[in-house]
Amino acid sequence: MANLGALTEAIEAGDRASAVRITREAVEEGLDPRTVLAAMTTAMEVIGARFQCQEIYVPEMLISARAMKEATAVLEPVLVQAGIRPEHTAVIGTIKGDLHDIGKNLVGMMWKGASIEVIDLGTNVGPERFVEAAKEHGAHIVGISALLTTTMVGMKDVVAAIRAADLAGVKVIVGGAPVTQDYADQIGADGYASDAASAVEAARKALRGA
Ligand code: B1M
Repeated sequence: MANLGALTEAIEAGDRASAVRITREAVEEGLDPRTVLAAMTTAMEVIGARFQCQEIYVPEMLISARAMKEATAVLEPVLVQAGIRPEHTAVIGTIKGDLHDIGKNLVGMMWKGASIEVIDLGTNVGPERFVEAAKEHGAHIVGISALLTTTMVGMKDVVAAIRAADLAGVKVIVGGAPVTQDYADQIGADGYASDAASAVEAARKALRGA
């Protein structure tokens, strides 16, 4: 019988081969895909907490997120077949003029690990594209990343464009090295996170306030 505790441990350890193997076993045995997914998200919660208290760093978090991604790919067809879809959808991108995407990718991975469907718009994304994508995908969250002091100012335009569009209830979460809670408040964002692990909590908190 598939050992879901071992699945959690494999993702925590970033052991992709074991994570995929145990997920396959679980699928073949017909286990409830929600239970299997819960074992995976537990691992990402542990990883997020370890990252926050600096027990692990970006490389370890990336390795776990990749193991999670590969194991989720095995589970995805079963989830779709069972009509189980993530409850929330996020579009995420790096702000216009900015090509840094490592942090943004990490946030996207952590959101996926928290059962949020993530539409990644890539880098150099302007306000119109954020608005179009949020409408097209029925997003609940718009995530904006900025790594440059010269580009973070563009986040304000995205928030304004989201508010001006008919997108009531969409929550904007911002982050990136030069971004602060003060700045997020100043531009009217709904949430701020200093790292990928706390971006999960920021999204949950903003959605709770929806
Ligand atoms: Co650039 N770069 N870079 N760079 N680069 C920085 C950011 C810089 C601080 C380096 C320095 O001078 N010390 C500096 C910015 C200075 C400033 O504005 N304050 C800088 C510069 C100046 C530049 C160029 C202008 C250099 C030049 O060409 N003269 C140029 C700009 C290009 C452009 O974007 N238009 C440039 C280019 C590049 C590379 C292409 C070479 C490369 C990017 C590759 C890539 O991303 N695919 C690069 C890199 C790698 C860096 C550094 C070294 C590392 C960034 C990184 O990936 N960190 C960076 C210096 C540094 O940070 N030490 C630097 C790891 C990543 C996991 O952390 O992105 O902070 P971070 O993400 C964190 C949090 O910020 C947060 O969670 C993440 C995970 O914990 N977070 C969010 C991020 N997004 C979030 C969104 C959220 C929530 C949290 O909600 C949606």
